[in-house]
Amino acid sequence: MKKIFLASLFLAAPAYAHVPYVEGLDFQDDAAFTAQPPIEKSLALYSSFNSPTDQDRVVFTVTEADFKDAKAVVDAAGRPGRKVSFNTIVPACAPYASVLPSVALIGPQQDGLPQQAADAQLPFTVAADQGVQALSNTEQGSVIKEGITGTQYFEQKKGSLIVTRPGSYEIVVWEPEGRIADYVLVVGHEEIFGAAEIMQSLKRIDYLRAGREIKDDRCRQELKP
Ligand SMILES: [Ca+2]
Repeated sequence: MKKIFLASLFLAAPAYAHVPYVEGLDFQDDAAFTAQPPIEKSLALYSSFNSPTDQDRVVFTVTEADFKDAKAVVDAAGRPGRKVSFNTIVPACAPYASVLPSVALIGPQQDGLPQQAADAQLPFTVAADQGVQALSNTEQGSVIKEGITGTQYFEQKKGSLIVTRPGSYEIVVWEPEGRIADYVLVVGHEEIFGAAEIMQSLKRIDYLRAGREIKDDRCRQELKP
């Protein structure tokens, strides 16, 4: 019996591309989510814009040793670095059709993370020694279907950067028009599933299949009739 259970765990895992974490259950709205290394590991942070000014944050650290790791890559100038990727998806229902999250990566200043421009329309100020790359979505993306949960999403722009300086980094997500809605921040691009990741996926799968992370009743009923 135990063998069958374990086998089914490992069969289920690879199909689920991202390790899911849910705002309000696995992390709180007012606290940053700490992404554990490696930063390439793909995570899906099921989150919400709870208020018009809500900003959700993911923090992670890159060390000198990370640039000598097997996952190290080189940037266009030949410098060793680590690839950071991020994008948002929004439940593809009529009430959320206009929801267009913005995402920014903030960290030690480097070519890909220049100093905040004077005219940058960001809802926060970046420290003088920090740099920022912001991704804004001006039109709604196409609809994709997430295989395991069966939920349809609008897929937004994808951002990535090879970071080449050690230090603390932060990904910030907000809705420029202050729309209240649910969204998913996807971080990372490699499917890495050890026992802890499989257990986390199993812990949330029923919740996500039922669409319980979608707070707007009309949206949930449209996607999960
Ligand atoms: Ca939030």
